[in-house]
Amino acid sequence: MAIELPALPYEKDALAPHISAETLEYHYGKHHQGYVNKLNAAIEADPALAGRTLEDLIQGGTGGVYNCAAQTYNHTFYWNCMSPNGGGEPTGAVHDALTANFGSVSNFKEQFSKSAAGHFGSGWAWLVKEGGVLRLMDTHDADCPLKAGASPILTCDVWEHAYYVDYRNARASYIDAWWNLVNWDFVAQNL
Ligand code: MN3
Repeated sequence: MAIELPALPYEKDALAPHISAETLEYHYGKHHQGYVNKLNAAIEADPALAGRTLEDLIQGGTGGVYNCAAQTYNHTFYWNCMSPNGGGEPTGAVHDALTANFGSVSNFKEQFSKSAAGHFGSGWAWLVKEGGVLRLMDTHDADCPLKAGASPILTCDVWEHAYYVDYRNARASYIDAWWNLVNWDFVAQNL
């Protein structure tokens, strides 16, 4: 049973002008698809990996299998963290949880942006839940919070391939624009 690339939850041009169709063409169509293809090639080559869930391949996988499983999961999670109707301010349970854990929503946004912009090299900025507490995490390369036993709540991909077409080297500008897309309804589901 092969791992499938889930459909994007919106059209490729739906996140413009913040993230262009060209970026999604490559980021989803080439990078994300590439991780899925490599993972399936590894599964095909090793009968011990057959029939295992993506989460199980992340938890128990090592080396290239772990990297490709984590990148497959991370990207699907990232697409769901954005919506053409996203942005604005969170309300209800998300507002309350961010205020309880970070003092205020604006303080959370400021700390998350700082973590994402300051991450050295390729990786991911996350809001995670661990032991009932919300906290920031940044992971290097493919690394996924599930491996560390934390539950992902929100993520921003800070690999250059996520923003280089639209923002060149200006990662901070990409992060500023990304807030206009954040799908707070998805965040609420993850709490
Ligand atoms: Mn990426």
